[in-house]
Amino acid sequence: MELEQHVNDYGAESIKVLEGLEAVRKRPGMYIGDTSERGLHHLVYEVVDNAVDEAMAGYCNEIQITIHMDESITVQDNGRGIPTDPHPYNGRPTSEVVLTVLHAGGKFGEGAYKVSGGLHGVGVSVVNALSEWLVVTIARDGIAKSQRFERGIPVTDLSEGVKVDWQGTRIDYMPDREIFEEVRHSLDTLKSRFKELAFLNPGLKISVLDERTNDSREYFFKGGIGAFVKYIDRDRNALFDSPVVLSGTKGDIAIDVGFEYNDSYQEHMYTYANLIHTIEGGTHLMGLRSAITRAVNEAARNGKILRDKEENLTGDDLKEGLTCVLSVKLGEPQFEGQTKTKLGNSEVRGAVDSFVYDGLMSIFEDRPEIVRPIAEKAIRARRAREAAKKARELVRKGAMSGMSLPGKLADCSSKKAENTELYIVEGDSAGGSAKQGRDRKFQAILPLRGKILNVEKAAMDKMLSNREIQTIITALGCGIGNEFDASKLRYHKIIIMTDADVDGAHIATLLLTFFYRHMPELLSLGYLYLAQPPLYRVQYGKTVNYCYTDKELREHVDNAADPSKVNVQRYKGLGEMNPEQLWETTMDPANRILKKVELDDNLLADEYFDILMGDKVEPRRQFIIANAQYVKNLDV
Ligand code: 28F
Repeated sequence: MELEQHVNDYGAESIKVLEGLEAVRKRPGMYIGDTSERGLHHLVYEVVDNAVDEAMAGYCNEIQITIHMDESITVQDNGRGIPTDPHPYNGRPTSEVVLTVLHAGGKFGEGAYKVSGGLHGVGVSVVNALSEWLVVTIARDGIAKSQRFERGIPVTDLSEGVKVDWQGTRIDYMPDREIFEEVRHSLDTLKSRFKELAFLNPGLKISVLDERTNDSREYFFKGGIGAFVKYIDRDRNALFDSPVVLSGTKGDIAIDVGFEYNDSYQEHMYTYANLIHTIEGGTHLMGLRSAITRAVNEAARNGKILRDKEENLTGDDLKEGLTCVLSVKLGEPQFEGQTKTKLGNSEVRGAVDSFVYDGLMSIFEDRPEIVRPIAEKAIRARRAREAAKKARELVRKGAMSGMSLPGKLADCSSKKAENTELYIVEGDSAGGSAKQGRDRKFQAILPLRGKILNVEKAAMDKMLSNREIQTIITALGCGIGNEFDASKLRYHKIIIMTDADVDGAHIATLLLTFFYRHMPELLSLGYLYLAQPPLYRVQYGKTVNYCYTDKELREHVDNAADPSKVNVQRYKGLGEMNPEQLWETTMDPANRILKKVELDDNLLADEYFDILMGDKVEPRRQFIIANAQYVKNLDV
């Protein structure tokens, strides 16, 4: 038998190899996290990371990934090719050892070779063990040799060489369907990682071909980290021409940082250690913040932008409008934290701090014109924060001092939040119809006049001083931000009702953004809804129907015995409906359609890469509107 033959031939080491592979197959989660789609993609990353390592070593500038029809994967690079000479471990080709021995990369004195490892750095032998089959092809000096494995076990020897016109390493593998719940690769997920890798490795071309759909992409960024910053900020206005970029080493640590300030109020911070996205931050981020804070304070004082009697700007003041990418590479990264994405190495903090501080001070000398916009923005941020604190206190006092509810609110008579609903209605006239049409027992109406403020663009203090926003906060009674208290909430359904046109959608988006930023609990509790007014009123003889989509309208017209006698009225706004119609079509729980607003966990976190990488910039895309409630009248 094949297997026994190996054991006999190569003795104790072979037994160890088999035990290792068995351990991986028994507990795949220990090595790749899980056996869902995530684990499946982990295999791809693991193989690609090895090619990226070869690129970082300076020997490879192209990586090609192919997803085949049968979900098998090919990764090919143009590097030196994995060595094939006999390995001291067991006399087998080094390539076979790399593919069969757990952690072979690190164990054999090649610790410094591998940099991109870390989270993914479990070694390609894990991919091999979890593959139904895997074929490695190594081309060196115009000669290619290959070897086939099944579930990690070599089933052929490394072949004799054949002439080829390429050089490098190619790995073909089929994820094992005995291990993975489902074998279906997501091109979008893979693309984001490849794009990220291309940004972090300037000059490296990563291309991906999806043979299932014939979709292909190429990622190549000469500009590196500066281009990355520009990409993140592509829909924002920078406060100065080109991003600040610092690249170099401090001791054994390679540091690349790029940042700019823009006219928004959010921070977009992306930190990496050995190409792993450190979502939880860590010592590299602490060093960076400290350096930026020190350097800006010093330069702002030298330039008399910050006066002597004024206090130093804080790290928080300097966050608003900052878009930054920080990438460090080090020999033995320690990953900590809940998701193992927090860099723990203490030596990194000081290294990044002094490297960035020195670099910044000299850049501020060369480009003195960028100090003022940065410092002035931070000074404004500090003022806004102080004002916001006062505003929050006012809101809190207001909420506690016996509930003086806004005059515009037509409250309901029931006080049981579980049963009550608040309709936030665009415009006074629709508000009037809603007040007349509602069931006043459990439905409260709050009309909003005109446009509300864009909370994404506005600073906190300005947002809180906006009348419409204040009215909403008071009507809900639950406070905002840290002071949010769900038990004080006065309604368990908050329904946004706007016109079914562009303006209406815009107002709804602004409201959703406000709730997402300042009362995210409303979304996680599932209390937020969008009303769905009908688009058409269709009359045929004495029968009146309401249509909520164009498709529904077409069906109604087509089904009529004499389509030319169908009278169709298109609603341009809520205001065109009388109170009875509004009740019947949009507010009556027996007939209405409500769309529940939910958060997509994947897209939720600002730090999650897909928002940026998946060509999705605006915050509104963080919501999914689920068709959760579609209650048709069953009795009629
Ligand atoms: C398709 C994925 O895995 N590319 C790789 C190399 C190159 C070397 C190497 C890899 C030897 C003992 C670790 C070549 N020449 N693409 C890849 N390209 N591994 S993986 O060496 C592995 C070390 O243990 C390589 C000289 N030094 C290194």
